[in-house]
Amino acid sequence: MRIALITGASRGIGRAIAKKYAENGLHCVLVARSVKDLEETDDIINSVGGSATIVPLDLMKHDMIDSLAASIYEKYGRLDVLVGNAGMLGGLSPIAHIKPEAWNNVISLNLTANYRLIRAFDSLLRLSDAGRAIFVTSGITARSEAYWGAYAASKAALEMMAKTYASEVEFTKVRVNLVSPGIVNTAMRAQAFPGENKDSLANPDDVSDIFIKLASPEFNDNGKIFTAD
Ligand code: NJP
Repeated sequence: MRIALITGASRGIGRAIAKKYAENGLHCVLVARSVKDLEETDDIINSVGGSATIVPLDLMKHDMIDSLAASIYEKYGRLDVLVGNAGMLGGLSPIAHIKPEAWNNVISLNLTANYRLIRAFDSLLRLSDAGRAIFVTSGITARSEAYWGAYAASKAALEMMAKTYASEVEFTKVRVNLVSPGIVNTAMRAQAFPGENKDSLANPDDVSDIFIKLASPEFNDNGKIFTAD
């Protein structure tokens, strides 16, 4: 059974990815902070006949990521699929008005935690027959939109980091790609656009197919950004 670790699996897009992986026979390691919401994801996975392990973890406590990798190595001896999905918007405001702490938090979760995941799990992905790393970015990196500075900068840097990692593993069995999910009805979207009519938005389950494709051992593209449609 292939082992997949999904960050931000307690709700939204991460939960939908985990459900899709479980439906396709992968064992899911579910990472996020909220135990209650992780348990809900676990219930959903059980209801589709899948299996999961819950790991309540604040990804901004970066050293805990090393401990998680050690536990997964001990239990499985490898990691087959890593999905770096957890992210935060931070506030939307002019760059000159962003508080240093808010800036640091966005970079800490959206960028540095994913660097720490690569650092901690690179050797475990190489131990897999077909290690796959997938990072979730955003369409915002193609624009320069006022007030989205911290979030957009964190995602642009994430893209460059993941593409660089892809170049470094080019001659191994590991493949590294990114997904830009589009506009999806989640808590993060509601934070950015509180008054929006949600009826026309995609739901998280609508964007999960691409994550199955990129996790497959047969999928050999490397260092690319895919959209969910
Ligand atoms: O967001 P949301 P989405 N440590 O807020 C977790 C990107 N994206 O599903 O810790 C560990 O529902 C949090 O769990 P919890 C976006 O940038 C989206 O929309 O329990 N986990 C929850 O599971 C992001 O990279 C849209 O609060 C932490 C998850 O992260 C990805 O899609 C458009 C954490 C966030 O779930 C998923 O976002 C786009 C921490 N410190 C890109 N802090 C869109 N929705 O339209 C948060 O272009 N989490």
